[in-house]
Amino acid sequence: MADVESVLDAAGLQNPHVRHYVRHWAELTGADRVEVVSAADDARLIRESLDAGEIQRAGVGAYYSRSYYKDTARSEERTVVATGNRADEGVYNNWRPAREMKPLLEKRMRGASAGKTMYVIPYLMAPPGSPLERSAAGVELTDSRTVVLHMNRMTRVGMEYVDNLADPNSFVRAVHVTGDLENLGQGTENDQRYFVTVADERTILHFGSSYGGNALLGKIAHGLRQAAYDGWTSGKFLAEQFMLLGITDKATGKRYHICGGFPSASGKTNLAMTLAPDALGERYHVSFYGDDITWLWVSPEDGRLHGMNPEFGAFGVAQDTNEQTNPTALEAVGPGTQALFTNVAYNTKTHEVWWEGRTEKPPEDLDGWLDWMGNPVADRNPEDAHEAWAHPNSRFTTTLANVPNIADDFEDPNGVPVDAIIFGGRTRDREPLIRAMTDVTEGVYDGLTLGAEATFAAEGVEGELRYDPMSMRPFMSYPEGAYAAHWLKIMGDTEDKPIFAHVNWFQKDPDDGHFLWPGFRENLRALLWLMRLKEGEVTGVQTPVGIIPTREELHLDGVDIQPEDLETLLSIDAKRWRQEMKHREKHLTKFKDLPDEIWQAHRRVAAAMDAQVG
Ligand code: GTP
Ligand code: SPV
Ligand code: MN
Repeated sequence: MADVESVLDAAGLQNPHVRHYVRHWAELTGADRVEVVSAADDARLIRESLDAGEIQRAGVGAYYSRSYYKDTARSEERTVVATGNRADEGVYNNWRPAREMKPLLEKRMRGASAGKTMYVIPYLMAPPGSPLERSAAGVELTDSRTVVLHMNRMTRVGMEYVDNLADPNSFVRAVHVTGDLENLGQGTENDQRYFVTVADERTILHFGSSYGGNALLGKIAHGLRQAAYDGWTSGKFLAEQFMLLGITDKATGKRYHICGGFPSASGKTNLAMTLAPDALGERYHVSFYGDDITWLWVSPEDGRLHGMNPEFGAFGVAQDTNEQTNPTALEAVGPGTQALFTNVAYNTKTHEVWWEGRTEKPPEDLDGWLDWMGNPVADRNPEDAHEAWAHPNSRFTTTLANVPNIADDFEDPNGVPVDAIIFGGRTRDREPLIRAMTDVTEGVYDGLTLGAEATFAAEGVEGELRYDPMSMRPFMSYPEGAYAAHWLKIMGDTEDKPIFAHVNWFQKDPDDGHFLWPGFRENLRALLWLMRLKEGEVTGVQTPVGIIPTREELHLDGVDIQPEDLETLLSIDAKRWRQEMKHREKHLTKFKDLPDEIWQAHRRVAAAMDAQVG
């Protein structure tokens, strides 16, 4: 083992706590070498990765890589939140005692980086100068160079972020060891992987993957699980799986900010990067702030709820990204952006990439095309011809600044004031296009009962939801009752409170399955109605689950929609809702110490629905 001290000296890394941490894990993992990296090293690391065959060129200034075929997504079963206090156990956080998990992870990681370089990545999950900076500093140790390339795009990387900390010991310790991917028994009874956040020690230990949030530890492990726990214990902030966007009304000069949570793969990236529909582009401009994580706190300056995207890049779903659905995302991964593609299809001769929904049909000339597993598409047996070329969770990684409609103030350390918080899942019936709640308790209640469709009952009537509170189910780090109470406290402290809304772009015709709402860029129309409602310019119609727009209030010029579809999108099926209220009751009962206000909101809605049915 080379002399760690001399590497750290040469890098100029001073913080004694960071030095101790690096030394400890270098010894434990048995890495051959240690290297401290910063954003400025990216071009060199790209060259080294190309030379080593870890990445390939995808046109000019963009790159492609494949992860191991059994390592292509998060694994919720293998993800654990550990602390020293059993009271931290919730329904979704998969809590385990820290004293059990730490030795287990140390055992798996011991010697597991032999022969490899351990990269030291000092990072900051916030714009510098943010009031939440204390919670934002971290140092990831990883034995994968590809992970370094991703971290360089997803977070701010550099020694300056950990060498001048007010409390030099206040950085998150984030250790990533890839492991022997071919021998980890992924998905079997003998699964060796573990993704653990030791939340009360601010230590993240991830073993057995090199993909996405499993390996880029700034993102969901720190940015969501750890940060949510820190936000709760400090009483100061929320960390949520939310997108964040701005809408500027060019006629009045007003800018609104909306954040909100949709479960994974339900449209956050698409909404956040959206452009105004052509018919409205003259009047409104949409700006992009973030597509996956928002930290929220009450600003001492104006008393309002402020939101900030702690990330520096986007790790977006590739599937169905095209010129119509998300033109800004395509530009953000174009030539010269230094974007990385993972697990899409790749052409070894032309260096093009492709994924399902990129174009209507796959490229006709199969010459040179590899599918996401690296197998030539031209060699497929006829019975496999219909198999997808790209993995459904294949993604692109690019910095926020590459997104053409990035907000001019996206790095403002004070974040932006939030006017509205929206929730939305994939729901094929029952949920209208939009319903607004002006009461914050009802808004928090709505977030807690958010769900996405998982399975359909055999008869096809009863859509069973997989509940996903605030879209945080996979990232929940402390008990749901305390989570609800913390939300109510932060909202209670807020002046000029945000309006809440539930949106649904995914209602379907039960007979032919077509989407009732055109979606994508047209979604802005629902948000514009919400802003007008907040401004008192429209009144909508009150229902037991909030205010829904009238047809006239929704500006629908230029939208291609059937009148009967619109009718369904703007109505409440009280009978169907009564079934849902029963499911919700069961869901909420699982949460210990759920605040009374939430139960009261639930009972109010249930009683009002009963009254409607009569
Ligand atoms: P994570 O990064 O996993 O947290 O996901 P996300 O919420 O950012 O999801 P994303 O925006 O990548 O969307 C996932 C899928 O939803 C894509 O296949 C989109 O094409 C589809 N989608 C997004 N918006 C709409 C919409 O308005 N209507 C319809 N029908 N589909 C949509
Ligand atoms: C998600 O799954 O919600 C993501 C991707 O945003 S990952 O970072 O891999 O969790
Ligand atoms: Mn996500």
